[in-house]
Amino acid sequence: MRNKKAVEMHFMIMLIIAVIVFFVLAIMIPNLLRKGGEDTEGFFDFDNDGILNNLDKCACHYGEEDNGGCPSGKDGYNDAEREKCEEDMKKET
Ligand SMILES: [Ca+2]
Repeated sequence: MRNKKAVEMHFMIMLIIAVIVFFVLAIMIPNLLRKGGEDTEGFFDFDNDGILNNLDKCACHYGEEDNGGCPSGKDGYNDAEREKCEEDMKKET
C-alpha cells in the first residue's frame, strides 16, 4: 500500500511539473515570436552576419558581433535607415 501511495505521489508531482512547463511555454513562445516585430522576422539573420535580426543593431548590413552587428564605425541605424531596412526585409520575405 505504501508503494502505491508513493507512485501516486510521484505521478501527481510529474503532472504538476508538466502543467507548469506547459503554461510557461504557452506564455513565453508568443512573446519570443513577437520580438522582431509583428511576425517572426526577428528569428532570421537578414544580412547573414550570424546575429539574429532582433539582436542586430544593423540588421541589413553585415557587421561584427562586437559592434552589435554593425559594420565598424557604425553603432546603429537612424530612423530613415531603420525604415529602409525594414522595407528591404519585407521585400525579401
Ligand atoms: Ca548586421
